This record gives sequence, C-alpha cells and structure tokens, in this order.
Amino acid sequence: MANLLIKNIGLLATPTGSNPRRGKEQGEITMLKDAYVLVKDGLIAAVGEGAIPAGLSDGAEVVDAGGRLVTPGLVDAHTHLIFGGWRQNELGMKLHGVSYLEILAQGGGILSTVRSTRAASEEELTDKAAKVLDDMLRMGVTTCEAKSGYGLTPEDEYKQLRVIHRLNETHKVEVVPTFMGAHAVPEEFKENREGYLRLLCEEMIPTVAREKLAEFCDVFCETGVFTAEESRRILEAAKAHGLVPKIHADEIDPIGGSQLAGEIGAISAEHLIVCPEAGIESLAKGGVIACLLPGTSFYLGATFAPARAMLDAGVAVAVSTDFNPGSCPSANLQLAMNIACLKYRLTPEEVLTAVTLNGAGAIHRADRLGSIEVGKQGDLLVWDAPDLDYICYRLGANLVDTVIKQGEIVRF
Ligand code: IZC
Ligand code: ZN
Repeated sequence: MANLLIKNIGLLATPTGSNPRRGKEQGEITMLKDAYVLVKDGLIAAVGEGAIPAGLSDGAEVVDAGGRLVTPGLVDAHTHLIFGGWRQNELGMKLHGVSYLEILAQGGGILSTVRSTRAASEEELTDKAAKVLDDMLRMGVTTCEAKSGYGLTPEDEYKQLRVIHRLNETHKVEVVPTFMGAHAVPEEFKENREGYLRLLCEEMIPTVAREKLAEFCDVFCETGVFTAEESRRILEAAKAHGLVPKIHADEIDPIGGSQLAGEIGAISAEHLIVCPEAGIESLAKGGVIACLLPGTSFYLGATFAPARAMLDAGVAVAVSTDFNPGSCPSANLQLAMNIACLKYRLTPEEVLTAVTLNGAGAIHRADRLGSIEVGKQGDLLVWDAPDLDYICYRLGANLVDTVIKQGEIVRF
C-alpha cells in the first residue's frame, strides 16, 4: 500500500477521540489551518499544521487540497440498503393523506418490499445495492450500516445479510450488518405473532449470531409493529447471543422504545421523532447514542426529533440517512446534514460530529473511524468548500471533491 500525503489543506476539521462525543462536547471540533495529513498502510500516520517536516512525504503520492476543507469520511449509521423493488406507488397514497402505518396495515409499505425482496436473487440484490453504494461513496460516505428486515423468513433474512458480506468483498464502502428480522410481522404469521417471536428468538437470532452474519440486532418498536415488551424480549435474546441491540424508537408513536433503549443498554436508538422527556433521560443514563434521521421526518411530513434537548441532557447525537424505499428514498447524507442544521438547529460543528465520530460510535467503530487522528483509518474527504458552514448551507449539493478510503484515492 503506497503512502498518501494530503497537503495544502486550508481547513482540517475533525472531532477527536475514540468515543462518541456527548452534550456540549459534540460541538467541540479541532480546526487546523494550513494543514497536512499523511496516511501510511491505510492508517493515519501524521497530522499537522504549517510546514511539512522534511522527509515525511518521501515516496508518498501527493494530493493537493488546494486550500480547501478536509474532514473525516462520513459514516451513515442507519440504512435499509438491501431491498428489492421500490414503492413509488405509495407517493399518491401519501398525497391523499394515507399514513405510513395505514399503508403498512393494508399489507403495503414494508410488507410490499418484503414481497419484492423475497422474489429477488442474491445477485440482483447485490448489484442493486452496489449502485447505491457507488452514489453514497461519491457523496462522501466511506462506511455505512445496513439492515436486513425485508426477508422475514430465516432464508430470506440470511440472504440479505449474505449480500452485505458479498458487498464487503467487492465494494470500497465498508458495510456493517444489522439483523432486523423484527422489522414487521410477516403476513403468514399475522394470526400467530407468538410463532414469529419464537422463530426470531429461538431460530433466527441464534443462527445469525453463530454464523456471524450480523453484529447488531434492531427492532421496529412501533404501534402495529412490535410492542415495547416484545421488543424487550427480542433484544434480550439478541444480547444473550452476543448481538448488540439497536431499536427504532418513537418514530411515529411514543410507546416506550426510548425508555427501553436505555434500560436494555442499546448502543443506539433510531428516529426518536416523538421522544418524550423520560426517553431522553433514559438515553442519557444508558449512554445510548440518539441516531437521528432528518430525511425521514422531512419525507413523512412529521415533526423533527428534539435534538437540542438531547444534547442539553448530555446525549450523543448521530445523524444518518435511513435510506429505504418507503420513508426515506434518499441516500444523500449531505442533505441529511443540511436538514439537521436547519430543523434540529444543530451547529455545523455538531453536525460534523454527528456524521463522523458519533456515526462511528453507533456502529461500534469510534476507536478506528470518525476522526482524523494518528492511528485511525485513513478515510478522508477533500471538499469543494472552504469551511463547515458552507457544507451545511449549500442545500442538496454534493460538495465532495475527492474521497480517500484507507489511504487510497477513490477513482469514479
Ligand atoms: O421500508 O418503510 N421505518 N422501517 C421503519 C422503515 C421505516 C423502512 C420501510
Ligand atoms: Zn430505519
């Protein structure tokens, strides 16, 4: 692996540390002017300001940042990347006022994507997801999480997770697998919820853990989907088998998901659009990362998660896309950053931490990803931008100029 030197960096902006940054710390960003970074064997070997020490760049490939902004690569810690079909037919229903949960209750929504995903081959799902990953990488995402949850049979769930493993062998973006067999109760178990819960806890979770198909286990804790008690049972089973719990909580109705997240020691709680005060306290107490998904609030026409109250309570906030064919058909994390700034009223510094170090924290990788520091992985972005304000302000644009993954320039 060749060495890479990035020089002539007008502004290097990064959070620091090996843990997610909570509360006030989230906005504390290290800013270096006239800076350089050296990546050696895929890892960051030197970071500094001013003159580059003699000999440091010997034999290294050189990237001239042209006086512009450099940040860590972005981490999208919440996606439903692997699915068959799309759901554009639901747009008209939405415009006529049919809600997300009504569409699901009628057998559409997630259940419609389940039918398309079951019908798709592993190759088809891999090719489709790889195209999205190409776009994500162009837009600066160097690591993402991806959930199963559109199979809802053992074989179809494992198929989705195998697709993630295949992508890791072929694609530059690192994709972190989450098992989400608890995304909905499949139609064939409609009259037998207990049967599906047992299938999840007694067959799928043990197999996923034993075969190392996923690191995390997520549950959709929502009205008409899984209750808080059912979610607890599923996540306890996951924990017992060594999968780390995550939970979709308070997306539409506050039915106890955020309280459960803190009690059970989830690594992250997702959405939290209608998170109550007690939920915020529970997240803070349990050290749970609030993984907020502003594109989904926008797309559902919902309110926005109380991000400022979470920071005030000392919670660490991550921001991700929630890319999925229903409630957020956009994989543009830069757009999520723009909306997070405007609607959550996070500062550009807080937003940067949310999509780098805290995103990495939500997938248990803050020790090796999410900041520009010696020893961390050499995942970096050169932006066609002078500073953080600019990238949070230029709504919907892709301002990434050069993507560097493990010290290698990505060629598109
Ligand atoms: O396909 O609708 N919220 N799960 C929970 C989703 C959105 C994805 C979908
Ligand atoms: Zn989701």
